[in-house]
Amino acid sequence: MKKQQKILVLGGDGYLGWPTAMYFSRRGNEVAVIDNFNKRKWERQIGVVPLVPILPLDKRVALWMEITGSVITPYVGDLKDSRFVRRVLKSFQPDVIIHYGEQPSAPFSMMNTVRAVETQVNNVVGTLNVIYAMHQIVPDAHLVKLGTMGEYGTPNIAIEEGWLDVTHKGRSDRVLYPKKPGSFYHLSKVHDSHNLEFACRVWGLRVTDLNQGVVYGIETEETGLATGLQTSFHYDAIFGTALNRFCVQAVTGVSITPYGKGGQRRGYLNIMDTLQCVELAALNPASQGEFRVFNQFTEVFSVNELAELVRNAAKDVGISASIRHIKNPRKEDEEHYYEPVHTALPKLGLKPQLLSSTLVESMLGKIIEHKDAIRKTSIKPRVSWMK
Ligand code: USQ
Repeated sequence: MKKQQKILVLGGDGYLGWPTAMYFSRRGNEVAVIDNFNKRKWERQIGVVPLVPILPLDKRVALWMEITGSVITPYVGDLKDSRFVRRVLKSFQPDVIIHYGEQPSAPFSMMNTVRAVETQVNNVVGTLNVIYAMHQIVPDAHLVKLGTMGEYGTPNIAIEEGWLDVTHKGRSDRVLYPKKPGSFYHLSKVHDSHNLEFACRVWGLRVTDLNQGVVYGIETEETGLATGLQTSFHYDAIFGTALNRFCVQAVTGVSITPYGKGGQRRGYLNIMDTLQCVELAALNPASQGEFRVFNQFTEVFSVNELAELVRNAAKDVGISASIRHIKNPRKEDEEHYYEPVHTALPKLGLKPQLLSSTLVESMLGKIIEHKDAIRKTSIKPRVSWMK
């Protein structure tokens, strides 16, 4: 029997936040969400839209109530406002806080000074307010914080889960794994990790930092319960991620775009596995004072392997997709060693849904349903790391 908990989801209107809120609510937990709709504002500002129009949060919450009889309580406000954060924690008294409430895009953070500053202020200040408020109001609560595998970059040694045992000049210590991130966005997560580790060490907070890989997928069990419960799926060059973009490219007849040589290797996971991982973290909390790091992905692929997989799956559903390598807008290694450890979540019981052509075919099928809504003009990359 699983324990029922009070779960507060930060960023509960987003691609992962909304499915997470529904997932925990459906399993009998008491769920509240915080969002300030910044993501929707940024979408309008840069002129991109998710594949499927997303209902406003109050309407989604009302629809959820109608369908399941369960309440998801929305709190609208900004994590940068420390009084707001304290007010919510006092009123809701969460056992677990799941924190997705950050600017999630690397290209967005590399657009210009304003976006770089906005990304780091939003992410770092928001998280600082959360940990201060936890320390003051709910010191026993467990923070499950979404970090990123991109914090590590692509070092020429194996990537451990957050910590590294080092022997130097005959002495040994355990240190945070050295970070070599690839954008101001990824850097914001590195800064968060340091602040979180400090808060655990000094205040005795309990934190799990989930260094998540690239998430793909469009549907979860809960988003499929009704039209109107879908999540915000992006394919544009700012908020869209590799596999999601490749599937949309195949459907629209635009070439699939590996950047540069395409040998960039990353950890990937299905959106449904994100939910499972977050649940496993919530059910098995970090100890008081523990800063625990899990590498959250299920498989490693190169961009070229993903492109091939999508092209082959598209062929099976009668679409002839092409692959065209384009100049890499990012500054990143295009051929490199990549050996990240990811054993903590499987040890807790993670049963992954691995990427298969059937899975890609079902994503393609969903995208085909909304083919007419795709804005081809937003697919081409427009942010360069070097300019
Ligand atoms: N890439 C291409 N072609 C494309 C899009 C991307 O070759 O059309 C390449 C990128 O150059 C990169 C890799 O695919 O080497 C992954 O890029 P991405 O855009 O899918 O993911 P990224 O920018 O790294 O960020 C995404 C999420 C972020 C999350 C991160 C996990 O936006 O929130 O933290 O994945 S990770 O990549 O492990 O850091």
